[in-house]
Amino acid sequence: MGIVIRGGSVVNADHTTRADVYCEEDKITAVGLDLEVPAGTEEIDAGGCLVMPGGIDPHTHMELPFMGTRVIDDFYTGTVAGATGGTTMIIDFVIPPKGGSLLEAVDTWQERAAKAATDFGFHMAITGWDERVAREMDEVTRERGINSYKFFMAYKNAIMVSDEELVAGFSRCREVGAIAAVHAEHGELVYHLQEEMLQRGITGPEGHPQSRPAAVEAEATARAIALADVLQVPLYVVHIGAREAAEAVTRARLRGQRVFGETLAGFLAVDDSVYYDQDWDFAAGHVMSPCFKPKGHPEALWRALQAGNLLTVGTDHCTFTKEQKRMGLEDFTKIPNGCGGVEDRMSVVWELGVNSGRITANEFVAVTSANAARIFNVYPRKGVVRVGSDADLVVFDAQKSKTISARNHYQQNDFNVFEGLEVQGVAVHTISAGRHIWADGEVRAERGAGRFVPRAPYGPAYAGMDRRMVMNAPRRVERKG
Ligand code: URQ
Ligand code: ZN
Ligand code: ZN
Repeated sequence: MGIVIRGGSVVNADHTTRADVYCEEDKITAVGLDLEVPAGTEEIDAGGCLVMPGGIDPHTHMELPFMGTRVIDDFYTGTVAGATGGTTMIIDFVIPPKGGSLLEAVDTWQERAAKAATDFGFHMAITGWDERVAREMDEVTRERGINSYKFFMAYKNAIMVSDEELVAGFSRCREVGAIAAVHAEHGELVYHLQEEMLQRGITGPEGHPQSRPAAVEAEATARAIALADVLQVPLYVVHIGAREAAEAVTRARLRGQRVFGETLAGFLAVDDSVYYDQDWDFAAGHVMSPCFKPKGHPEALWRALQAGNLLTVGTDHCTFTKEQKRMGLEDFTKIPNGCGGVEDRMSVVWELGVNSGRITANEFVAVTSANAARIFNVYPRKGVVRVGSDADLVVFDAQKSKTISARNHYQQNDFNVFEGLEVQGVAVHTISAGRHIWADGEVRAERGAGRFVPRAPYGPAYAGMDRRMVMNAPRRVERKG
């Protein structure tokens, strides 16, 4: 039985038009006015609403074992929460243990993600370097549908990699046709500042931002950009929170370098004053890395987004309960790092971006869906409402309001960084691969219905890049005598 969405305005990244949308199985099969559909077709009234490509969150960590505990949202609860907010695909991170096998880690994440309610993809994290990692990257890219590799420049004594490993890993990304991604913070400096905080007796959450000033993000971002430029590999900088990091990306793009910047819905809405709140749980609930930055940085991130210098808005969804966060009650460096966002991302970006006049509805689709699909090589399967694309759609009511709260959100944590934020613009219907899984307040998601979306290596535009190396340079030999 098909689904027809009637009476809405279809909003893609490049244009808006009044049209009905008809889906059969998992594909969009017709887009047009007053569509004729077979009897028995499910009709969704989108009158007065927008019909947009389902959101793609390029940065999540469902059920990740991390810092001695485990993310409370699993692939089912996390994708259901996302679907209630209009997100129909997540790209999660396979994070092997240091020295572990990439291929074994992929198998582990595939098992975990089998319960997902919407489609998903994977980035691969590089947490160490050896001959096996280099060898397995070829198979992970060619055979396992993963074309992006995240290198952690932070988390010393855990998953942080050295410059030597960055250089080797970036080079390998170019060889296998993959994009390099970085968690760009200067891990040694962060560690040094953390130790300094603790020695001074600063053990509360306020020690977190003071050990991660914007400079630690700016330096690492600029360093990663320089390495990627010399090694001729495209670069995706994840979770940019600092103005200076966004500026580094902007400068690189002005030079024509293939650098893509991601920011987070949280970084666009929240500043570092949260860490100085008297309520420990509230302050600790915002501990994530990079951290929320001082006033002024969120506006700078918006300007970079408006200018097209930052291209995607993710969430870094990595939820922990207050109880879990209290593991760091005596020492802020032990507070599990991570916050939520997969549920509220679309409404938050609509409220603060479109309703404020910062970005248009088309640009909203670009930064919440289409750009991620393009960068990670799944466009136009994903990221656009058009015939032949996946039937991943959100019926978005730009007139409907809600107040975000942990009291009624679908995420499993008992905390929400957007607590109390009133947003106008909510997902009222979500279609995932042709299944109507969110119906105006009713969850109809099926556990395990989500599919892995393989992402092919890049074409010659990326992987075929030849390093500008001079070979057999003509040289003069002075002949003696
Ligand atoms: O660094 C990340 O992206 C992961 C480990 C989630 N934690 C976080 O605080 N962002
Ligand atoms: Zn990270
Ligand atoms: Zn992350």
